[in-house]
Amino acid sequence: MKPSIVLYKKLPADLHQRLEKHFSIVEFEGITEENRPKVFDALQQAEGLIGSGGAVNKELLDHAPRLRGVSTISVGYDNFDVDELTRREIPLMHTPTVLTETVADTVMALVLATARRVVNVAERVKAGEWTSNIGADWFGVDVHHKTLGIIGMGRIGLALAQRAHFGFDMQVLYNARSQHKAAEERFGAKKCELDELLAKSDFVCVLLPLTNQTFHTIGKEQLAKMKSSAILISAGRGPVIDEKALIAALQEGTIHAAGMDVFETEPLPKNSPLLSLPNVVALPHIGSATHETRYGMAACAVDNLIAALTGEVKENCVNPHILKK
Ligand code: 8YV
Repeated sequence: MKPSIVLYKKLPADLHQRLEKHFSIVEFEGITEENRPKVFDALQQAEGLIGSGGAVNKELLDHAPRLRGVSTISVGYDNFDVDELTRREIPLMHTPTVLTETVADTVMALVLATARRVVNVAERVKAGEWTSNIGADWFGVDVHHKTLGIIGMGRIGLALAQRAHFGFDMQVLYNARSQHKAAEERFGAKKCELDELLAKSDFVCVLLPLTNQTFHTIGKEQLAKMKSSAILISAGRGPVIDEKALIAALQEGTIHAAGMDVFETEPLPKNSPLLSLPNVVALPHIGSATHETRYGMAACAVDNLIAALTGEVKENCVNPHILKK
């Protein structure tokens, strides 16, 4: 008999078939408050779990006594209780490499959209406001030759530094725990303290994952250290930025604008002040959302689960030390 797995995200047909060759699949559309009891029932027999979104916490794991491998279709895994998985010696797999370039493209899109006011002016054209030669009220600010600061220098940060350096002749600053020689040697990036990065950058790009240490890394105090002409880009996880403090900073002119792909609450609540601020470009968490990349992430996650359940894990494991036991 094939091992049972719980799949909680719709997969392309060929990837679904790839999983079916190895496993008997119980499928759900996400893990939600409503379907949690049904998911818990299915998990009683499940040896594998694969999907994205939803909280995979101790309560859920307590319903999954046979679980041997978990695979998330994402690079981020803040919705997983990794300590609890590790304690149970269950490997957690993620998709760290396939989405790098696409997310870096999205960050550049936010840089350009906010600086050049792309969304705002395009809306005005559609509203029929382009009736004569445009004046200064349609202008934005330059991107090229400016300074771009990266907070959280991982794979995506490196791909962003490459774009900024080669594509836009920008000076790249970064703040990270360790030195990134590749970023320095290939893209002229300069490592600096957070305060220096905030003070010098025209674009502050926050790419940090969400952990206990990164929660509200950017708050009132940090925003006050930015130039009043600076633009904040948020594309890691929403709670890394204190959204209330950011809204105040945008309203009061402490900073010039913000481009955001992630938020403290997603989907963004209808009454969020961010929706009515003219100096905000808000995207619906589309960082990796292209057909090619989302397919690549799903394929990677499928292969990760197969590897985890056949004991063949070679890469992409978040808690690999348990495998060496
Ligand atoms: C996905 C992401 O949008 O990979 C991540 O961590 O945030 C995004 O690429 C999300 O996980 C949904 O699949």
